[in-house]
Amino acid sequence: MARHLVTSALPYINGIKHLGNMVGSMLPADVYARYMRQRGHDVLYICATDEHGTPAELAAAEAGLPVAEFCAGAHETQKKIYEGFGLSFDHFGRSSSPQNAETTQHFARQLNEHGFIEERAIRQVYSPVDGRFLPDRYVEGTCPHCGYDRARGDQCENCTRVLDPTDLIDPRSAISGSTDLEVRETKHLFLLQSKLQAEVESWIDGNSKDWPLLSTSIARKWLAEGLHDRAITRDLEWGVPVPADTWPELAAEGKVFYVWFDAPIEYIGSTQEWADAAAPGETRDWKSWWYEADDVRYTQFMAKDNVPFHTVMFPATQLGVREPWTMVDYVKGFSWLTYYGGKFSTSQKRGVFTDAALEILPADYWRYFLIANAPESDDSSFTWEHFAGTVNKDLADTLGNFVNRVLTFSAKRFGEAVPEGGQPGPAEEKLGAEVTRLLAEYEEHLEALQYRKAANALRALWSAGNAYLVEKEPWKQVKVDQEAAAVSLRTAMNLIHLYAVVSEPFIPQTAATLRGVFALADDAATWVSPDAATSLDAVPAGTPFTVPPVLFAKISDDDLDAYRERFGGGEA
Ligand code: B3M
Ligand code: ZN
Repeated sequence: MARHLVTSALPYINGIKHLGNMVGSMLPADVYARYMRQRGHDVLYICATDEHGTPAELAAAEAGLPVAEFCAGAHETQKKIYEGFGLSFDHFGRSSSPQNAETTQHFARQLNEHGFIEERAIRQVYSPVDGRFLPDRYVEGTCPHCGYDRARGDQCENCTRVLDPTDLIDPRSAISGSTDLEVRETKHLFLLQSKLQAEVESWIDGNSKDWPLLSTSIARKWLAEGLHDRAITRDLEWGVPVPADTWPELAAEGKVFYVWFDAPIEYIGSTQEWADAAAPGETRDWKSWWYEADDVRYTQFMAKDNVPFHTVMFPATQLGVREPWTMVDYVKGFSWLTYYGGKFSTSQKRGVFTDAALEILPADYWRYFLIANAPESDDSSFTWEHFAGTVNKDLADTLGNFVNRVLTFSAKRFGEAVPEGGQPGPAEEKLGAEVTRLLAEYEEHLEALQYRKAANALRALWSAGNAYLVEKEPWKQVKVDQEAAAVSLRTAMNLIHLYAVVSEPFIPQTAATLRGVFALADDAATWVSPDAATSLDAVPAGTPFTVPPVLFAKISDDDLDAYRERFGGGEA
């Protein structure tokens, strides 16, 4: 049986991420990792903060802290938020770790050995006003391809084309705004990606057949434009140093690797960190996941702007290393989640950031909404109205109300144990068949990483319970036929237990609460297979239960007003 390696694109260190970042990488990866674990697979889910590069240096300067100290604090801050969201990382590492430095240097040496790295003197943008060389993304100007006037020197945000700072029209320093820029000569390492074009192409041909169109179309577009040799070093303080044994001169000048060179290697680095953090007596073999790991299926999650780096550039690096490192098997890319059709913006304080989200509502509200509306094939828009509507209808009414109604009523009429007596009949048979069908659909969509479809199936499972209650009306049955009412309530309670098990990937905290409802002697079920759902009898009569507090509070019009006021509403 395959082992499953799962990674989310590494959140950059310089600030708190917004809901769009959450739904574009970490959250769907978590849902998948949880689901696969529940199905009994061996899963390793790895993430980390991406800590190198100029934005980290600038954020540290702004905070008045040494960059290492700034990153340590910012890492902890992000880590706590992700715990709050229930993200079940096996390890959440740091790209500034010694493990990553070592592996990054190893990759560079190997690439060099095999003729894929060359030292070249380049002319680089120097800003006398700022007193430094300007890294690519700190030169801004007009995109030569689409005319966007705030394109960065590394990539145009508007048309996603990769740029060189010298391509920009009317360049200026993004730090000071100075247009007094000079070009000075300095030496850097170049990765000869052009030599790897054919290999990457045939790797894509052989491996991307079942990828989502979003991922393959970006990869193909990039390849069609041709792979260019890229500088993989920078003149920065903070980064993985160029190894002195191989490039003494550049090392002496203090050059470090470009953040996009070491960031994907941190998927490996973070796995090494995970292994190094093993408890005494526990074996964690990082290499078995990454090196000659034929039984590992590797799935990556990321937003579309990160797709080129994962489908083309990192694979080129891995192929050039000439060692059998695990390469990605499936790339799940996402479009953008917008905020009322516009961009989430840190600087303009527009939209919902992950820390603020958890301040106002528990994680499961966000997890469910975001996954049910994941921007899978197109952008999708966050609005408070849509969010409140979804929470109130799906979570509060369909799931929450069902659970509370059934348990409260049964406790009142039959006491706090699953009611005994009666025999299931045609209604239960019909329900069992329906649940079996929906569960099979749910599984199929989760296996295929189709999140919106999976959410639809899950919602339909919850609705099936409501439809059954409406049909049986146990509150009327109880007046004429106690046994018939007992059958209805017992069946409904079995549904609650089934919901507890299968809703866990989406809403783990609520699922745990629901699991705790029944005092089952031996509740080892990690999943319910569609066939096992036909009879709906996993929770036997007589099982004691407790009525949990209301699972989901409705969002009121007053709440809505307050949220729109605090976060900015649709007026933008
Ligand atoms: N840190 C995401 C970004 O900042 C970037 C992902 C790295 S994944 C190896 O756009
Ligand atoms: Zn452009």
